[in-house]
Amino acid sequence: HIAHSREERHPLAKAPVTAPPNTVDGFVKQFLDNLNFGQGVALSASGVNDQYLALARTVRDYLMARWLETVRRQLVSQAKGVCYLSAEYLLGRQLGNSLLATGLEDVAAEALAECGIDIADLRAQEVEPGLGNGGLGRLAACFIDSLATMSVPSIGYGIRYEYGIFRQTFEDGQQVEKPDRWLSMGSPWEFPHPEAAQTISFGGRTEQYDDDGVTRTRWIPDWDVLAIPYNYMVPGYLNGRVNTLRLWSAQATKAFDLRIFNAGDYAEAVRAQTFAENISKVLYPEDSTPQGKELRLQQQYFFAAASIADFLDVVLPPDYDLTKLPDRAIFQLNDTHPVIAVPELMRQLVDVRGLEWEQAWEITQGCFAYTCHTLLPEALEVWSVDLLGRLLPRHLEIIYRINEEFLAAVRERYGDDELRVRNMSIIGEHPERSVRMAHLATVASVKVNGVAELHSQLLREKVLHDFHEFYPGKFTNVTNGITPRRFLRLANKSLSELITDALGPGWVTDLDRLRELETYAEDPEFRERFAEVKASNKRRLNRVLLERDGLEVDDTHMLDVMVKRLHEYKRQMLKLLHIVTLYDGIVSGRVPISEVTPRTFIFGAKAAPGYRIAKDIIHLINKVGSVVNADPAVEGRLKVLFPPNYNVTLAERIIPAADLSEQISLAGKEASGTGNMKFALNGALTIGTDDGANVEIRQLVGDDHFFLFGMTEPEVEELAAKGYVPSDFYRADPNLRSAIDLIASGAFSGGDRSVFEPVISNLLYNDRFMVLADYAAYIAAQERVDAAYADADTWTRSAILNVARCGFFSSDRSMRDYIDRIWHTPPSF
Ligand code: NBX
Repeated sequence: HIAHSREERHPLAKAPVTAPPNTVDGFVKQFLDNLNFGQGVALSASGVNDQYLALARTVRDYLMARWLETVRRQLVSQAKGVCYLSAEYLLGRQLGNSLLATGLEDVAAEALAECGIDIADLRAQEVEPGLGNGGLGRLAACFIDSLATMSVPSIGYGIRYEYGIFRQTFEDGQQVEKPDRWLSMGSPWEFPHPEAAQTISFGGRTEQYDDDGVTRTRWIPDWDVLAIPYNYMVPGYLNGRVNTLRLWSAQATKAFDLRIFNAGDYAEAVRAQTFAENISKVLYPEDSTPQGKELRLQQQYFFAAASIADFLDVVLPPDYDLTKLPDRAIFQLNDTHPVIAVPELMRQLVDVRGLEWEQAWEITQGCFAYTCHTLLPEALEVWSVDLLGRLLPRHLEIIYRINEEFLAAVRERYGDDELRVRNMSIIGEHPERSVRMAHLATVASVKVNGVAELHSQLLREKVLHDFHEFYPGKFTNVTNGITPRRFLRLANKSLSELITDALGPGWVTDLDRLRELETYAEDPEFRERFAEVKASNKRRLNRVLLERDGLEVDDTHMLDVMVKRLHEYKRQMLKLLHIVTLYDGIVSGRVPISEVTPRTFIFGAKAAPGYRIAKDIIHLINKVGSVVNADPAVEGRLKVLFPPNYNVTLAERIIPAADLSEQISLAGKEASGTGNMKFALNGALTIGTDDGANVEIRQLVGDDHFFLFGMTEPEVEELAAKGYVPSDFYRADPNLRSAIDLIASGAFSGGDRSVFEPVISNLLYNDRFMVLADYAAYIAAQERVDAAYADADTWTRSAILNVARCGFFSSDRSMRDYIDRIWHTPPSF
């Protein structure tokens, strides 16, 4: 426990911690101190990395007093807070956000200039912590930003992966993964606390014992590891609050290696350390269809158990009355990845702290809430009973008992409807006996939420329908959001300045105020300035991509962008068929080149390393790009760019420059999407299906400012029920046939027809996500895009209205919804 008081003899030790002076001179002094005393180098001898680390530490120093104060006040108030449990946090670079949150951007730039340093060079030095795969991890990062900005007591808990999401490179157009060594140049944003480590156990067996006449169970584990907390500051925007993100790193315990050292095998002991430390070594890069890998379950239990123990032992005061826990904390489960925290809390309460089962279950059910992020059945996590029982025998027993009592309640309600019982059981029997983590989460939680209206509706009506019937009122929706600090104010400074010129300050934390821009959309001068912002963002992107990848962006082109993980359901293939159709039309002479709107297509996408078809599609995009970009027949009209290693940093450059946002998933498959919100908020128009949060974006911005196409979710279901035959669409549509034939002919693979054969057969004979069925509608919608883009001023008006009407998608609003409907954790100042 944190010492509440200490004898402080020196008067300085009694004074509150204060920030360095908020002046250029004050900043220079702190920076030089950090460079000299922290890095141990003189300015004259320092390199750019030294300077970056010293700058990071300087900004940190400005935040420190506020951080300590935030922690102190929470200790005193004991207000109810959120424990956000997430296996991923896709944070993006920290420096810019910290400068923004402290209001130090200008002071820092000036101070460094006085030292002869361009701050832009230091910003470029930072390697972003890529501790997430995509939307789910980035959502967690946006949420903790909003919680800090809204002064809500909260802790983020997660894993400090030594290697985050892989660095993507292309070799001959194919994805090759390289390790992401994000820690290798130093990590100035973290504070390790080895003294606050938790011991996390695994394996072994359970036994019953007599405790004063009461039979109890204890777990006799087989091995353990240390979980070392690393704290990160989560600064609120200009509000003097700094929350904490606590990421756990695995280390071998003494017991772990002692046992082996005593056996005299030094090499084996060192190997065993590596085994323990493997747990937080690497982020699994599969963002769906997770393989039931033992190490992944170890990761999940490792961070879930460490977080629960940390909260109970370190955050709560000693002798806290645990029956009150639901009034003090809510553990939000970011998908099923942390759900093992449920039986872990039960174990803590029953086995470790001696509560009765019923009482413990009552507490547990009051402390968890679950967010589901998918609709794909194969993405719902299950763990084989065999594996779970071997790794966590006591937890399996607890899960069985929870299930037994739950199924008894189901039977009581529905009689012996065994089909229903089997469907709802936490334990599935096929193809092997396994624990269905989504069911466990649903049974244990106060609330279950989907991440967009349509998604929540489909959860209630389909995926978790029986549960919705059994627990009316448990299900709710919270539509996702994005932080306007990073994705508007930081990423699009010129648009932010234009907005502030129009509306004055304050909109960054009150994004509904963007509505006031609606009248400005009617002002020709404002439209002109808005168009100039877009053009300047394209020029900036051109500079970035030229330096980063040697790619050129023509700022007179429409910028048509599809950036997101590569997945069949997201349908990058549909985008590609559009490009091939345009190319095919020109080179075959069917379409006069003068009729083709000049477009630059930008892709950004990582594929899970084991996802064969996704990697083939990346290869195909790159090959189509090589041919199209080199063909003088389409020069100046079509260009395809695919910068490798799309990440948060690149997103911040691409999104503000985009004209057209591609959100073209098969209806009913994209839970929400959050990239869609980022584009609209930055004044790109969306071409999209009626899926995920697209539905809400379109409702808000209006049909005239959104290009809707494709089947609706019920139409998708109908087609599937009647039997979808993709080749029928191929045969019926000459443009589609010609585009597919062109790919199949080897035109993009040097004449080799075998290279893309798997992609083509998959489309023609399987096409699970109905690309061919939506092709014609998509092409027609793209023609509407061309027509609209031809009138630049009207397009700009639509773009402004997109910005004006997307304030709803601030993650501050998402947090308000969670607070009102699920958490009941008011702000605390
Ligand atoms: O979560 C995404 C959904 O696909 C998006 O529609 C949604 O907007 C976003 C935020 O709610 N899901 C996602 O990113 N999943 C993962 O990254 C993931 C990672 C590991 C894993 C399963 C899924 N085992």
